[in-house]
Amino acid sequence: MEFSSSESNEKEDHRSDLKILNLYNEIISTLPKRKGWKSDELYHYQGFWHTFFYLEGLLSAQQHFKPQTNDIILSSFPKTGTTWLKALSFAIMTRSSFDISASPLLTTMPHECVLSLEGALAHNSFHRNQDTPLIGTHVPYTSLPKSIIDSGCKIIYICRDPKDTFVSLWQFARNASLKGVDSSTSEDADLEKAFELFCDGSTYYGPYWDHVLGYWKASLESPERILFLKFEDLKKEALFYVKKIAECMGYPFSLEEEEKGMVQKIVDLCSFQNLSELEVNKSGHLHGYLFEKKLFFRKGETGDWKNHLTPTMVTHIDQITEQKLGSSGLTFNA
Ligand code: PAP
Repeated sequence: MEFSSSESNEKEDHRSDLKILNLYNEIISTLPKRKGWKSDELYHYQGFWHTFFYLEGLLSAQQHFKPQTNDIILSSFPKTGTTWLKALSFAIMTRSSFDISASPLLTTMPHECVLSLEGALAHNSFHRNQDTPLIGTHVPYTSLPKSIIDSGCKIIYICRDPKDTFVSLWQFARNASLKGVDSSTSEDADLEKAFELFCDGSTYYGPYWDHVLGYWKASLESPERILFLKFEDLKKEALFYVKKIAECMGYPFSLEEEEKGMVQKIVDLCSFQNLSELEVNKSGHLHGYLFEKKLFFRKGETGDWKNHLTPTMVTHIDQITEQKLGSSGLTFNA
């Protein structure tokens, strides 16, 4: 199995067409925009807020992305378990090609094993790895390229308690010193500002609750095609959910594999403790981005919100969750 990007093909670099780029710029320039917390400007497109970079990628993916029938889309709102889900799915898919002790995950960051639809793959679909048809995305369900919906390919979505999602996002932005986060302001003032914007939906790919609801509803309508996971469940019952992920992907574990402890081995390989201690995840930057790879591995726990949010904040965010998700049957308990 080859584990590298396939050779470059100029014709497939959609961004090389200046006209198309100008068209995206034109479309984006007509959209409502507002100041975000993590970025200078957010643009409102199809009900969600986006940064310019990822929106340009989304527009390109909506226009050009051609899924393969065996593609599996790993979808999430940022900071809800993307890295973990990518690692697990990649380990499940490659387990017969690589011994666990030789897994590419030991030498390659999960985000580099599974590329992003609106990021690395948006303008350069030739970058996709044919042997591991896994594609990551933060795109809301209703904005996924029509080609993906029509293809009927499997989608696995992971979400997380909104309070932990917020804290993780806030900590990431703060530690990365991203634009819009003034690291000279006090932690409390910064937390308050970030919290206000998160609750208001003004974060990239926000509002969070609408993102979750889109995939939740779609998973209820097409349970055989969309697997809906919660970070908290995966934490509590990793073996059970890893088997579920493998079944959904079409790579179920055989009885023999189960008896030989393969499920546990994959859980251990992809555990926070193991991944966060690997040199490849501790040092350097994510390929093509300014982010240090270690920022994607902070605590990996549930309930960290208790260490950061005031009782007033907790009441407020819980009220939004109740109001937005109360009638959907979806609940969180971190
Ligand atoms: P992304 O959307 O930007 O890729 P994502 O991976 O979804 O980020 O979220 C990062 C969170 O997942 C971090 O949570 P924390 O801030 O609360 O600590 C990170 O620690 C956690 N995480 C990363 N890998 C794992 C893992 N293997 N197991 C559990 N949690 C993990």
